[in-house]
Amino acid sequence: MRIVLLGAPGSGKGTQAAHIAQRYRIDHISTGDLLRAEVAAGTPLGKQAKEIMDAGSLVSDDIMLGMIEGRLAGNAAEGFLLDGFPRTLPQAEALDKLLGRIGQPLDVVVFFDVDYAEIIQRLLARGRSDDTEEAIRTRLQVYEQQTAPLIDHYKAKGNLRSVRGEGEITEIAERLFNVLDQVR
Ligand code: B4P
Repeated sequence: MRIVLLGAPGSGKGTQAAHIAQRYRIDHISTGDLLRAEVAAGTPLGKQAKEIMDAGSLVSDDIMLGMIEGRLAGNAAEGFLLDGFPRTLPQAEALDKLLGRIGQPLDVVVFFDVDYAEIIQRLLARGRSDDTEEAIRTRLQVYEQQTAPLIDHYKAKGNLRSVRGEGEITEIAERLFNVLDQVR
């Protein structure tokens, strides 16, 4: 299965991705985790990315596309779960083209529907270096402007499914499995 998880920061994409990847035995590709690995390794990209992430902004489309192309090349046919990518329309269009070129289109895009009040509470409780009040405010604005338009993009393509992302983690996982079992 080829899946994209779409949702605001803190909507639980990373949390649920682990459950989905385990159940369906597919590769979990988190662009946030890939960037944090660069930061931890102290690479030039990591140094640049840390500042951008801590401010709550998005890393440039060119960098993200290079990262994803490298990761998908050759093994997309086995199935994958994209968590945190695409986050902008140019990223979504580039992904559509890439997958079209290799004949491996997306099966489903799952949108995590969570209220902002709940998101702010979750992120403040987590306290990562990009979970300050100011960065969270910026991340939600960036989400509204650049990522939320992807909901209509995938609706128009006919492969968007929405799942309520509030409640117990296991309860949300069950909701997701119900949707994904129908697609499989
Ligand atoms: P990400 O790592 O993708 O982080 P996120 O959107 O904040 O988190 P997610 O939705 O996965 O929430 P999580 O499960 O962790 O991005 C970080 C930064 O990287 C971005 O701001 C950007 O700068 C950069 N970046 C990444 N991808 C990019 C791209 N494609 N283009 C450009 N820049 C990019 O959950 C959050 C918290 O909620 C956790 O503490 C969790 O335990 C808790 N939680 C989860 N489910 C819960 C539930 N049901 N109830 C209560 N708490 C819950």
